[in-house]
Amino acid sequence: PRSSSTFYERYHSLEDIYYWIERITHDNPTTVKAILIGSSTEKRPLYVLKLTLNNRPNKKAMWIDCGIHAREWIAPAFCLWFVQYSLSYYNTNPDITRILDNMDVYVLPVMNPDGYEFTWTTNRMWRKNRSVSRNSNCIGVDLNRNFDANWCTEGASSDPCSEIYCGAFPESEPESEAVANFLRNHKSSVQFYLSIHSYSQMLLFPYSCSLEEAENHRDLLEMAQEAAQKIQRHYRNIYKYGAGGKTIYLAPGGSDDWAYNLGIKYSFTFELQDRGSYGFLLPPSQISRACNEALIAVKTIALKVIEK
Ligand code: ING
Ligand code: ZN
Repeated sequence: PRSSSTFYERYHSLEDIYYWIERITHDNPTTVKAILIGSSTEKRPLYVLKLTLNNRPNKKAMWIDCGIHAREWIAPAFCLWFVQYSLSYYNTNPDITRILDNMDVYVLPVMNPDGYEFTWTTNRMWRKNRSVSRNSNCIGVDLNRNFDANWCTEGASSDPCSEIYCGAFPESEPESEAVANFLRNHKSSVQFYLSIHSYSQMLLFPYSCSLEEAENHRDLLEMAQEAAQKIQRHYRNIYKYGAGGKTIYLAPGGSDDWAYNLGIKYSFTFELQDRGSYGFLLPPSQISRACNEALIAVKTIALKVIEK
């Protein structure tokens, strides 16, 4: 690594991320807890970090998952960035202070650890998880087609060889099942759901599984618009925003639509940098900029959720 780049400005192997989880919980024993929510297909642990910077009772919460798709390396990098930023700037930056005073934050740094490991060892462009199919030699389910939201309709595939294979049934995969179980158990506090992807620079919200408008579409649109405007003002970078189905393509079985239907009314998917020059291979030199852009958007939306 360039000597001028910090830990958070580099991509990290899965092993390093597990070490980082150990260290961050060990170094921040009162504010960061690791919660084991399940294990992957290949039996790797799925840890969620719970950030509690303020102990006031009956707080709201937000959820962020990263790395549902293996090759989108900027996503886990963002989760690490977000945790580090929260711990460093609580009590210094007014926005993150207000957010963490009013919300606990659950962060799942790598939702698809088996796929992520595979992109480091074997195939950099792998997307799905690594589960073995009963009736095909092809490997992997698209975890963002495996949730129970118009599951496996147009925009997903029932072919195990497809990159958008929906799996044998909704939540057939241990990774999606673990996330869904956790959110079902925490739905009374979690009011803001966020899933981090790349690339294409978009702030998306339900629905992606149909062309219907969400009941609070105007709220969601306003939040996404304000977030995109702030990114543009601070970084002169364009993010599109809108309902997934109308903004990119129909994609049933996605986590944000499922979380929305569970009752988490502020549910988003962010597609981080870039718009295709490097695509999934975003150079490490771009990590800080990509993460800071996303951070502005997270703050903007979280602050609005707190006011609701
Ligand atoms: N994009 C998402 C995908 O899974 C998406 C788009 C967003 C689908 C929200 C469903 C719900 O195809 C990438 N880049 O993975
Ligand atoms: Zn993705």
